[in-house]
Amino acid sequence: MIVDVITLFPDMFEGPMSTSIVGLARERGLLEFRAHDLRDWTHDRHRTTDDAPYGGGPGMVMKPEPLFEAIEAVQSLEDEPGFVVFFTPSGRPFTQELAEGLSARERLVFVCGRYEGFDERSLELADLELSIGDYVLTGGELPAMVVTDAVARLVPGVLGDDESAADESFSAGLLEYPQYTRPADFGGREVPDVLRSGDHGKIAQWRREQSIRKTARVRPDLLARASLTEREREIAADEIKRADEPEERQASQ
Ligand code: JDK
Repeated sequence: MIVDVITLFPDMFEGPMSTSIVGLARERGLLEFRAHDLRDWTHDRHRTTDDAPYGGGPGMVMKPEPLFEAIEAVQSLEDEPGFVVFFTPSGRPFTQELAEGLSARERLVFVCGRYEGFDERSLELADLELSIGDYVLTGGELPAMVVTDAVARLVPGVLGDDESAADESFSAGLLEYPQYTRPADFGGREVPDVLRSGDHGKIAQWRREQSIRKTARVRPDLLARASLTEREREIAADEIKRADEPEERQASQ
């Protein structure tokens, strides 16, 4: 997969995109990542990329001309056109499902803005507008790194057998179960017996129940789309019921 990023701050990407799994994916040739400086497509002495908004109001807006030129030039780097993603606070909320869709593409072009965002005419070039959450950042660079990270780990061969993303569909829509490593007794806080029992059927069942209970407690909204059996729905309902009960009962159960 090839990811090209257009940004006013290419240096921001150096550390995160050279470290750990994403860095290794690049070293292994599974991911090509290039950050391009938008100022390379300005033509004035001051290399201007912003201007005041028509109609007045606070802040500045990204000028369209450098963006149009940059996207055209970056697209020309390969025969295959890239799927163009603009990051904006009003884009589609980024989800694991969108990460899966993007990971199936050979080529992505990410466009990062600054200031108060883009001239509306620049957004004509977007195949997709993405937001990474309902909070306002100072620009699209952190979203571009977040999305690259989430997508890169889904590219075949990027994760090792041990860390494989393959079995993630089973737990899709549920939160993670609690995990433990040694020591078995950490200052009196013991690892649950079932995890040390060696009974892999029971362990899988316990983990699944823990995932369902945690989801019901902290993200009940996710349960609507999770694939649960009748019995698992009852476990979720039990956990939601417990949350509404007085504290003494939860402590004693
Ligand atoms: C790309 C510039 C900063 C954009 C104005 C008024 C209410 C804000 C600042 N998920 C997410 N959060 N933030 C971004 C993101 C911010 C960006 C850019 C992505 C480019 N900024 C910015 C717009 C405003 N706007 C109405 C929301 C202020 C992505």
